[in-house]
Amino acid sequence: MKLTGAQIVIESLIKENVEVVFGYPGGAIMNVYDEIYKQNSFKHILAKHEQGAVHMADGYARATGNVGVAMVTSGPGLTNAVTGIATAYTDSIPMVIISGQVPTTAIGTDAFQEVDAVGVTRPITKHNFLVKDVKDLPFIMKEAFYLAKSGRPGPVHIDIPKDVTVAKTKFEYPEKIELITYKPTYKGNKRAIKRAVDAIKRAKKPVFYVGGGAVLSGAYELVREVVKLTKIPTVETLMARGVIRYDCPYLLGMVGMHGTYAANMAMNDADLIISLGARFDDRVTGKLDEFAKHADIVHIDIDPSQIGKVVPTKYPIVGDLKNVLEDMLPLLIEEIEPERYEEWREILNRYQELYPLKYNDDDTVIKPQWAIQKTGEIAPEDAVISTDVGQHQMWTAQFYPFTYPRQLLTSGGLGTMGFGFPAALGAKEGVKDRVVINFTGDGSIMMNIQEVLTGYKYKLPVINIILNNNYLGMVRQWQTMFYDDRLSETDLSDVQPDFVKLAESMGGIGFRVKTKDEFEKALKEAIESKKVAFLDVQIDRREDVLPMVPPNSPLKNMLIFKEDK
Ligand SMILES: Cc1ncc(C[n+]2csc(CCOP(=O)(O)OP(=O)(O)O)c2C)c(N)n1
Repeated sequence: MKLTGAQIVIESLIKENVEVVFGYPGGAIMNVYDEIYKQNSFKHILAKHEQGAVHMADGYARATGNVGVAMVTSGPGLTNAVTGIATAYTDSIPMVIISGQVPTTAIGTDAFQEVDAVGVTRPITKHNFLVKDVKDLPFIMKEAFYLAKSGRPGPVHIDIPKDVTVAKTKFEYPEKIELITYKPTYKGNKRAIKRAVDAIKRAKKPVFYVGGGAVLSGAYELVREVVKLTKIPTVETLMARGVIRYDCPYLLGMVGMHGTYAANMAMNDADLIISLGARFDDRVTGKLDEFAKHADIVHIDIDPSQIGKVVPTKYPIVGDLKNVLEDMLPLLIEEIEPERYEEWREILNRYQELYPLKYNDDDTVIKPQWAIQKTGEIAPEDAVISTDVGQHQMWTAQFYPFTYPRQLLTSGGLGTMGFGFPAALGAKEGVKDRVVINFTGDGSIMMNIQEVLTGYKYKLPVINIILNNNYLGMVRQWQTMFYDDRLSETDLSDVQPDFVKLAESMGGIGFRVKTKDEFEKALKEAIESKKVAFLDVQIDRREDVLPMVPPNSPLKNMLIFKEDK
């Protein structure tokens, strides 16, 4: 039987076991939406803005590990989706984004709502397709899902002209896919693994440096086992928070610009850094010339182009982290004596005792760090936490007691304000009954606030804790520290909406919170309410995120707490 292109899109999504599509219709994609109307196999969630839809698909993917699917129309639909696609790309999130396009005959004529979609998304996707012939569509759909989730994951974009959605062809969905030029290496080279284990055995000051790849490859149990077994001090990137439980004695905390003193000194003083799915981002390395001067590098990554990209690597291992660790574990059990690193652990523990993460708590004004810790006490252990971008994001990464990978959803690579709330809605759709909380700022929440309506319509009760300092806080902090306190365009005190009324006007529930008691009460009520909630928490306006490695400084020059100087 022959199907139209629009029907093929739907049938392919069903074949891929897609549960939910997040999207927004328009002219060029209408035929596909007409088929969505006729089916009952998957759900469609209508966002209020394409950026929201793509972040929802992204949050769903991050929380569940499934491929997130978003659908938009041509032109402005696609350009509105760009920030969401780029956000997913920099954090290697598996997604398929389908856009409508003007008919093939009109492409290149500046037709109504035409934009060169594949041109726009080329640098921000793992791969993209313009479907010129309906006959190619089944294979392209299959290939898109395969590319999105295999190897190093990432977003894949399919642009479908309107006439292709009308044209018919025989529908045969490929069972398997063979791509000659794309064959990710899943198994690490045995000899390279042996050499790395030997290097670990010889090292006096090794550090495990755990990144987002440990989450994406599903390797977390093995990472935990390897750390427990070797007792090697371990640091996590922002994207890896939760891979190691927060209370593990070998975890030194987050590394990098707002990492702990102990984690950064571990990297600075190490003689061997073993990168487990991390990519040496500049927010981690600080000034590159000064980074890890005494260390050899073991770099395990599924993407060969990552290895040696930023730092010279003595022990490269290309492979899926899970497979590599499976091969490594028996060798480590045989060869490694954890007592060997005792002295090293003691030095780092001393750093931890001397310079722990801390803040000066106060009973007259809520400190953001207190609110985050309190949330960790009140929320169930399996709550999903998303963030926006700014100070609140860093405080969350520092102070929330993360217990599981995929528990923290945050825009790490691109740093996208406006990500947190829609991502939380998408996650809620995926994790169902688990509590989902978004820590946000008074700047960030405004960027996709319209999605309260989506939460209301689809019964996705996400709790937004607005850590409200009446500033674009992180920019204000940099202005204070590096621009002589010239607060250029960062004071939001005269441009605040009434967040309580705003939530209420869109079917949500709002709380104004000024005291610790009010905070606890409001959070408990919000969890009970099963509505999209805003807690407008008035926090200390001039609190800074510390410690901090100033931009382009060596890790060892980090600014610590004033009283510790
Ligand atoms: C889309 C976007 N625009 C601008 C920025 C630059 N930026 C980074 S942090 C920040 C301030 C965020 O303020 P807020 O959301 O209130 O959070 P706070 O830092 O106060 O916790 C800005 C403007 C960004 N990351 N993303």
